[in-house]
Amino acid sequence: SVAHVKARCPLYPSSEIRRSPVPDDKLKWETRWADYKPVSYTAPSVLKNPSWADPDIGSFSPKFNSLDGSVDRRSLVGTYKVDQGKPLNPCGRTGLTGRGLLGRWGPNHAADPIVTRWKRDSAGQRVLNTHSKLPVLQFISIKRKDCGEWAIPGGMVDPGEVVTLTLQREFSEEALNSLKTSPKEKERLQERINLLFRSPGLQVYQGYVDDPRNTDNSWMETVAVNFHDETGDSVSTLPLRAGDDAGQVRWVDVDSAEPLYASHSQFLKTAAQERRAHW
Ligand code: RP5
Ligand code: MG
Ligand code: MG
Repeated sequence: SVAHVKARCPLYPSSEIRRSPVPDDKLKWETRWADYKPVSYTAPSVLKNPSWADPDIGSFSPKFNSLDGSVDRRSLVGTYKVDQGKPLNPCGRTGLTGRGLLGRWGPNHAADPIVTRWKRDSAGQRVLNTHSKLPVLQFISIKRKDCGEWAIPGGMVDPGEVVTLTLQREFSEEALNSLKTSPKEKERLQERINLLFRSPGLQVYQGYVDDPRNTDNSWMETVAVNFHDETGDSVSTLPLRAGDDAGQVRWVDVDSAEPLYASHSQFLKTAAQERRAHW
């Protein structure tokens, strides 16, 4: 099963709300815990009824575990339970009910584009790690504005949007600042971006994300796909500019020691292993 550690972080992100502590042996919903009294929290930004968020349960009863109009409420990890009208986190208790910062009750679907190249020296030779003797991959990483942690430039799948489009759109918004690029400049870059995202990506993960925003009733799920520039002459030359919810953007060496947001390093590990790269 997946780690469920960041989803139990004591201090809920961008708030002063403290989760009720959940010990490892009380994670599972099947484990009876009569005294479980999780704190309830839904962020003001969610309660304001923005287009990306559901209304509060009560007047609202969505079709859980199914495609509900254009909103996909199916989980990538199977059927989830619904208790008193509220979906239950498939990885168990988090010490917090409500939606926190997340818009959807149940799964909140995201996509994570992992864009990689080989690390090269000034002569253009691939750099090997001194210990593993394996070539080092680099990936395009963004520094999230919300928490300051380095992450894959991923984002939410819009209702009805196909994941392949989300991957390209979020990468363009966060790593290339496409939302603020002139039409002329866009035209110049579009071909290279299209080529990269039309190349057969390597899916390295799909399922639950151990995200610090997760709650008992709302959680992140993702599809992570690796797009690789083998020769180093396509994406490697794109001008990186942080945009939208990214504060900075840069190429980062793929290495087990690099701390990353949520369970992103787990996705990179698979990408590195599949490409016989250093980890
Ligand atoms: C993570 O949150 C996903 O893996 C993805 O990287 C990200 C999507 O949320 P936002 O970047 O839109 O906040 O769980
Ligand atoms: Mg985004
Ligand atoms: Mg994002």
